[in-house]
Amino acid sequence: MKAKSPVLVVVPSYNESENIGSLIEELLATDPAIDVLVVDDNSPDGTADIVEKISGYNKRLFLIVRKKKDGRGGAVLDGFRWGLKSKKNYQYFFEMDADFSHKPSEIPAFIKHAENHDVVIGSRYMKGSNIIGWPLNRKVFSKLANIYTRFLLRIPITDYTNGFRLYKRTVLERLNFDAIEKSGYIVLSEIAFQIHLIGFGIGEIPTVFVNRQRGLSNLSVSEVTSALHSVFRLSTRRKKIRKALNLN
Ligand SMILES: Nc1nc2c(ncn2[C@@H]2O[C@H](COP(=O)(O)OP(=O)(O)OP(=O)(O)O)[C@@H](O)[C@H]2O)c(=O)[nH]1
Ligand SMILES: [Mg+2]
Repeated sequence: MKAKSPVLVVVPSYNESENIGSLIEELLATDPAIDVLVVDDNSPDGTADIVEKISGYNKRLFLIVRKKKDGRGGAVLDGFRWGLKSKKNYQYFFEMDADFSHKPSEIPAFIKHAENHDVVIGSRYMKGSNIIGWPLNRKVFSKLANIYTRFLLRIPITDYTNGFRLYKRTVLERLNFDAIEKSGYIVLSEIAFQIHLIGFGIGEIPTVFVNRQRGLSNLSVSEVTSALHSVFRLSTRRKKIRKALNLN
């Protein structure tokens, strides 16, 4: 389904020069309501130069370059802040990866699902979902990380860690970005936790996740262990977060 109001797709990027150009092209062709904002952390491979060049002749493409690598989650939040302030009055906000793990062709299904939900999450763990190209150990780890997170946070979703999501404007306006502690992948759980505590309706649709074909992985072992610790910490902050959201 095509969107009836303006859409901003926020794409965090770090060393995605092999992917970013074709991703932008596909996104813009998906729906004329879509604008794209790339938030790049000064990638040494020149990702931002590619985006800048295209934005020179395409008015639906925007770029934020941050000084140094500072995590996927924080980059997305900076993108949302920018989008909320924009005169374009975006009504739908997406976040998705730059490496084609998330397919632009699935965006219309998210928009359709948003007719009945405030947030739509692309889940790799539903009937009809698939994960293509991951080794078994990564599949098992991701599944366990999701079970662990669900046990601690109790949000009724099947996929906490996939960064392919749609948020309605009203949702982002209600969140407290300043109460988000971290800046890495855990921000996905922090946002989901806030959304759940406020009581927004969360919907999930099955997604086909494709492991990156080009470019190098940004995920390090230390990031994984710190993410597990951060989920635990997040679960202990429930009261504080409720307060930051003005909930009783
Ligand atoms: N701006 C910014 N983007 C980042 C950072 N780390 C990762 N990204 C981007 O966030 C998205 C997800 O990162 P990935 O490296 O694909 O993480 P992953 O999917 O868990 O792991 P691989 O695909 O195996 O590398 C991609 O678009 C990255 O370019 C960061 O520190 N800053
Ligand atoms: Mg990836």
